Amino acid sequence: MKWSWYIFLPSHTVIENTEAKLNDTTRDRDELKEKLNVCGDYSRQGWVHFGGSLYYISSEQKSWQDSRSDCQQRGADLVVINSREEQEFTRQFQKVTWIGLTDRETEGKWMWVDGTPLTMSFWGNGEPNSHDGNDEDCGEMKFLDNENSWNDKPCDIETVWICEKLLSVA
Ligand code: MMA
Ligand code: CA
Repeated sequence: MKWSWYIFLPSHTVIENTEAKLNDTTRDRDELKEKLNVCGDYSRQGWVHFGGSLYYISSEQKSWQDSRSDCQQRGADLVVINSREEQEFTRQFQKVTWIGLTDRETEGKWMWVDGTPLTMSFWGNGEPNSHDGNDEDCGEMKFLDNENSWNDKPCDIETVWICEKLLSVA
């Protein structure tokens, strides 16, 4: 009887494809590790996760603009409220806080800090009112017992603020 041994070697194309897939997987792993590190850093600084974002409530009080700058230095911006759920989440801090809403550019035209116009709103009763003819061009969370909790108030009043950092999905 005659015996033969066959060794099946993968073709060059198969080897190259496998190497390419390994490279992709290694890159994906490194990107995920980096994201995990970033999330860990934010979490240690007191940020909390909700929906697709991280949120930070300040311990200090600053003007609206300085609050915004602080958020930007943290790789974020003042909170932009896009849903009832996010409104409720923001309100449950039970603190009077700046939110990322202003009509500084054009009086009466309320804009979010991400450049989108205000569509869904949660103004308190009678707000915004530019109270007593004051320039109240910045938005805050104020009437904490009511879902409609927003107030317009002068931007230079020092207040606690909430930052939001959107997490990228990809
Ligand atoms: C404050 C101030 C205003 C707000 C009213 C609501 C007295 O002024 O926060 O912006 O509209 O309260 O009563
Ligand atoms: Ca007001």
